[in-house]
Amino acid sequence: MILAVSDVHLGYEMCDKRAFTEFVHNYVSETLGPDDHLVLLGDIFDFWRKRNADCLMRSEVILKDMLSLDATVHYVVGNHDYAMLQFKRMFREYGAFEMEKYVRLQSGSTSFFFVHGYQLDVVVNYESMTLRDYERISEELCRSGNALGRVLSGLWGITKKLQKPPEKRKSWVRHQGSIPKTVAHIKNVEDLACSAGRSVVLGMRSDEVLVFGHTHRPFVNERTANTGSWLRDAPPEYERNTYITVDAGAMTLHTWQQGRGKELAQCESA
Ligand SMILES: [Mn+2]
Repeated sequence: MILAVSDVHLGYEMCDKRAFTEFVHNYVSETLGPDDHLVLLGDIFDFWRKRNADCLMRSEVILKDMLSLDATVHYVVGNHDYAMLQFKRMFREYGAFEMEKYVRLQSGSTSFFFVHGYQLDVVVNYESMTLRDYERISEELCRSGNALGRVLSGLWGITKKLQKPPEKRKSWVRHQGSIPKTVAHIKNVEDLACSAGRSVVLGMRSDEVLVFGHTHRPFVNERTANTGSWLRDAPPEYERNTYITVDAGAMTLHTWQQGRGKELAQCESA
């Protein structure tokens, strides 16, 4: 089995750390064996809002559990924990996690492609910015820690708002009318994620299934899934504390509620 989870944002005051700790300790540790994979699909830590060391030291139980799993643990970086890659860069034989920008795993006869998804966001919503610049700024925000991090992420929010809105740009994907901008941004990312264009942007093969996070809106369909978030301030219409499992080629979306997992939707990959 493959279990994928993202956007916990440990270090941000609105993360549901208590539920995630319990999920890792009571479910992940108990369920995953040596043949299984845990994919930490980015933004597990929020280095933009807290110092890297503080985020790590305040996640003692979670890290202890994750580091002692029998399963293979893949850490796929997001924009808020992009600086995790620096540790791997510093130590050639880095052995804590498998640390990457994406990972491919086979389940049944299907290949699954796991990526955080900020890459899609940059291409579809911030065309004036290169992916390299976005990653460089993300890494800088990861290093600024505490107060400065909050100021910078506030400014980052402003610079995002100053970007030409997608509805004013020449685009095949238009969201007119009364859709709020953030919703339109998320829909743009989802539309690209579910289109053939995702293969071009992410370097996926056309027969692969995509699992991503970043938008905080969980869903599952035949070719694509989103892992959602563990944030207490997520929009009320979004299911929270969610994760995706992949077993024999079938994807299931679950939510962790009151100390146990609850199945929300399942999809055989087409
Ligand atoms: Mn993200």
